[in-house]
Amino acid sequence: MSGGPSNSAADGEVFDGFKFRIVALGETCVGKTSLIRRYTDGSFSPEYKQTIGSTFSKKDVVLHRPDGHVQNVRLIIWDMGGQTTYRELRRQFIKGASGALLIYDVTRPETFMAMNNWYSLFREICPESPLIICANKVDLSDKRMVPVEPGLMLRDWFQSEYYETSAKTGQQVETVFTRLAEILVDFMGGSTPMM
Ligand SMILES: Nc1nc2c(ncn2[C@@H]2O[C@H](COP(=O)(O)OP(=O)(O)OP(=O)(O)O)[C@@H](O)[C@H]2O)c(=O)[nH]1
Ligand SMILES: [Mg+2]
Repeated sequence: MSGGPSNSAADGEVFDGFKFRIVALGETCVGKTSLIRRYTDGSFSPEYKQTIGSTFSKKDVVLHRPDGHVQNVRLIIWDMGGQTTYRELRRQFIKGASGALLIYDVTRPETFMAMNNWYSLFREICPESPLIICANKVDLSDKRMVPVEPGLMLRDWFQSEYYETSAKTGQQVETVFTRLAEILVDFMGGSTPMM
């Protein structure tokens, strides 16, 4: 599903829970679209289709909280092509995000090196919003160039969680989105849902 800049319930549907807008950030071809697609409809395509502009998908998550209560969360997951160079467009895309996935490709060190730029941009626009790091394409173990250790350094530096993911096999994909939803609920204090 894709659409314009609004994520309001324009169709009149009422959702009884938290609604979070999250953004997927990272260099082109790291697997942003693939991770989102794996999570939202369980599919994977080996063909690369560049994301032009931005699109969004949504998924409802049911969290079973440690205190025993059940929390409904709707994730509105925004995806933007990593090749988008127009700075203002990137800023508009990130503005108002509740949280982010920062993604790199373990087979391409330059995508790891670019993580700081994505982090700085996100922090500049959303100083407080939680994020999660995805070291993606870990199924390609023969081609892997970025080991675990630098990823853990990033984790400490960004004060976030780090997961090794594969959009191809589905490894940790569900975990990443569920964890971000949990972190966001905790961040909101787990209190009255925003509508
Ligand atoms: N083996 C493997 N390939 C992957 C994985 N994730 C993505 N790919 C492939 O990598 C290529 C790029 O994936 P996309 O999801 O389109 O990358 P993107 O980050 O959305 O790229 P842009 O839209 O240009 O920013 C595609 O050919 C995918 O099939 C993965 O976990 N493992
Ligand atoms: Mg894409």
